[in-house]
Amino acid sequence: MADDDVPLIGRIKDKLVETKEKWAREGRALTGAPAPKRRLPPGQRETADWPVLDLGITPNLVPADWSLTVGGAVEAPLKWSWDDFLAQPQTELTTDIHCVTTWSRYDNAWKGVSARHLLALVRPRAEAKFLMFRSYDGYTTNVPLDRFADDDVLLAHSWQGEPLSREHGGPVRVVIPKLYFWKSAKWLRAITFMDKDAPGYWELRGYHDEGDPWTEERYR
Ligand SMILES: Nc1nc2c(c(=O)[nH]1)N[C@H]1C(S)=C(S)[C@@H](COP(=O)(O)O)O[C@H]1N2
Ligand SMILES: [Mo]
Repeated sequence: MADDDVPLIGRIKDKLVETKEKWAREGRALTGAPAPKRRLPPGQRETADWPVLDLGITPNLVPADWSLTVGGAVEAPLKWSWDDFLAQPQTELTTDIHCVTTWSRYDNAWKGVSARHLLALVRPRAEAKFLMFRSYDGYTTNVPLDRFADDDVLLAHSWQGEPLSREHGGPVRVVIPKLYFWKSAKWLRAITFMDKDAPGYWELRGYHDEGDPWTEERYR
């Protein structure tokens, strides 16, 4: 008896097979849409509270003592006092926080000055490819210019309708929602545009240079 000579019990459902063959030809149920992005990046868990992370120094700045210096590879360096800063166009934005220590906090309502506005004023030179944030506690962190130039990047002075608290970086902190939160410098003091990349505080200590939570760029 040949191998394919198996006795069949019942009948193959020809109509059903035909229908499925037709679906395969037509590509039935294919949407052509990209897979929806999960809201929580890999390895993260959502938290409702907002943890405080710093190096142990919490600068106590009244707005009158605060200023922001922007320089380096730009056509028009500037220095803003608190009043100068508040006189700029204000942007409101609600974004998620993803910290490399694995907590994520959804729906943070920020208000401040957009990176786009600052870039339009200072006009980075053609060679400017990176920038360094410098903070009043001595902290530094670096980002590529194109990451800073994203439309959701803010220099924020308020959170959920209230002035940003001292522990969370008030009077002004950076917010870069698409990178791990260590890139979002608190107590911002200066921004330096650079032609070459240079590591900041945590980048010198084993953290990833870019810090994209979606591809888990946690460590170098
Ligand atoms: N100036 C300054 N900015 C900083 C830090 C810091 O120590 N000093 N810590 C970073 C880290 S590691 C994280 S996770 C976030 C924490 O911000 P939060 O305390 O508001 O949650 O701030 C980032 N920005
Ligand atoms: Mo962090």
